[in-house]
Amino acid sequence: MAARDESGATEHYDAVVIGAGVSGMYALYHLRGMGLSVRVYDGATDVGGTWWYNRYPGARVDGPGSPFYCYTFSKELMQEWDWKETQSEWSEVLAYLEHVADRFDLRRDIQFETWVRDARYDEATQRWTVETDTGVRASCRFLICAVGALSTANRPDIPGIHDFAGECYHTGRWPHEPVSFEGKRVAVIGTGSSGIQSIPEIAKEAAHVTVLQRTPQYSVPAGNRPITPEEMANARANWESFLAKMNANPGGFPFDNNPRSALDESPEERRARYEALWQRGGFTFYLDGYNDIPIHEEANASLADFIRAKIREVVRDPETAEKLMPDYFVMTKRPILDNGYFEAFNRDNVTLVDLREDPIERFTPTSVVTRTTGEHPIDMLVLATGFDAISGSMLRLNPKGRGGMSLEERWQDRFHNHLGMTIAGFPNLFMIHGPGSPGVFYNMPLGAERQLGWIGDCIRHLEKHGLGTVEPTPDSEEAWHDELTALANATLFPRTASWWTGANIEGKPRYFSAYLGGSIYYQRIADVAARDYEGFAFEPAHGTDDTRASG
Ligand code: N01
Repeated sequence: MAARDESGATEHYDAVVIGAGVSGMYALYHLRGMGLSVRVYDGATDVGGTWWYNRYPGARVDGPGSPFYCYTFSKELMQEWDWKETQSEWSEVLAYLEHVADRFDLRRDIQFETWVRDARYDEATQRWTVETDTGVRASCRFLICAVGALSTANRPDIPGIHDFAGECYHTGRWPHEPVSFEGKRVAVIGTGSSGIQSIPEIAKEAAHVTVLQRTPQYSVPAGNRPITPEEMANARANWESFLAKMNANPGGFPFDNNPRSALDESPEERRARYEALWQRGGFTFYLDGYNDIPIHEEANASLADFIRAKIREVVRDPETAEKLMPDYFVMTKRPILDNGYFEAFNRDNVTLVDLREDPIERFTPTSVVTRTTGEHPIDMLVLATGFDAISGSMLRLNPKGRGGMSLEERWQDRFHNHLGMTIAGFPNLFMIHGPGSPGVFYNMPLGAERQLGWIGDCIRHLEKHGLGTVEPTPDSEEAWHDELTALANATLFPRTASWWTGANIEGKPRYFSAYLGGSIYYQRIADVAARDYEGFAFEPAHGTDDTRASG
């Protein structure tokens, strides 16, 4: 049980978790199971995180998908949940997460509609204090930041945008009330996953859609289809073997990626392979291609050329097709799956504006004005402009560590961290899917479980040895950065401006901040633990904490 201080103003817990999305929910389950008192805060009205917010038309899992985008900690949970489609719609994932919250009685320890606006470490008590916008204040030994790698919306600051008088929605903050596009002229800014998923859906209903595209994108058919009862039965019957494969696979999914190089096959063989994968669709298009596509320029070009030819084939107007032609290394921006994106440009009610040759100049209350084609009257603006990804939500929280140092100060030049979970000067603070972790390059529910397994063990280590705090040394942060950079530099990823490299946010440190080692990461963190947390510094417990683990 949590303890309250005498005034009732501060609640005391062993752990506070910020965020009740996929990671925060599991953090609660796991730490509570260890006997810790845990409180979760989330600004939303219910669980789900990303899936609670991203309910724009067409929003679906756009990774390898169901039934393996799920928690693995409970075999019973796997046995009782029926996934309907390979690329589950947001509502299905949300229903699953609500079921998890019910089944494991999570909500009793979650305070919704409560935004954490500050978190400060106190060296004397070795505790964190979090302040919320509802006036609730909580103190804790362990601060778990499950704030989401893609949750801080990026809203472009375009002259006049605030004067636009029509409806305006960000895909990542989509309203919970129905949005009607009927008879409306809609402009969509952004052609990442969210824009590409939503544009065909909006076009079905709207009077007109103007797509404002800055960077043309590669995208492949999602290949979404119902999951058959036989497939579900097979996943259940062979769950342990699927799980073993997931844990061993670089991306956390139970697939055998093609180990061959594109350069080992003839152009005809390559085309035949790409064509077969295109016909099947889905994320495995990217994974089953060849192993050196993200690494080798020539291999990369073979796939890029194939997709460009497909776009020319699908889009009837050659001028529009040319504007849609991507020119970066394929897969070096987050690969995209679509349900009829390029086909949407064959509709009479969809127009493409290439912002590279015809940039937005300003908004008026009733239109968007671009340099060459001038005024486009609109009733609605959809911002599919993405997120201040990976590090943005940690910086928005901006915790204050030792000596009152803010994360903003600590992360001025780059996102210093060790193992993608811990930060020097911020004792007992743990990030899930933070910079330096595989995060968005890994099956995120499974990744959260594996990181939290490590964090739980680390907390047990403190308890066992009477230690008060754990934090990495600056040297271990440097070494981790070097390791991460070496992995990234062996690929083409850092050579493209993407949200992976922070290039979508002005002034953000520009470097590839995810750990690309895939499942090697989990071996690395296990090795660190096995070597008594090599690279970490500990302080003995001060012994003045009468609110210590009570569970
Ligand atoms: O965001 P993005 P997203 N003027 O950053 C453009 C995950 N996801 O929300 O490429 C004009 O990819 C920007 O242009 P550019 C998934 O991992 C998951 O689409 O920077 N344009 C780009 O086209 C995904 O990758 C799911 O030149 C501007 C677009 O806006 C990630 O979230 C569903 C602009 C932003 O694309 C982010 O995807 C959807 C400006 N000022 C997404 N600023 C599911 O699994 C930005 N752009 C359900």
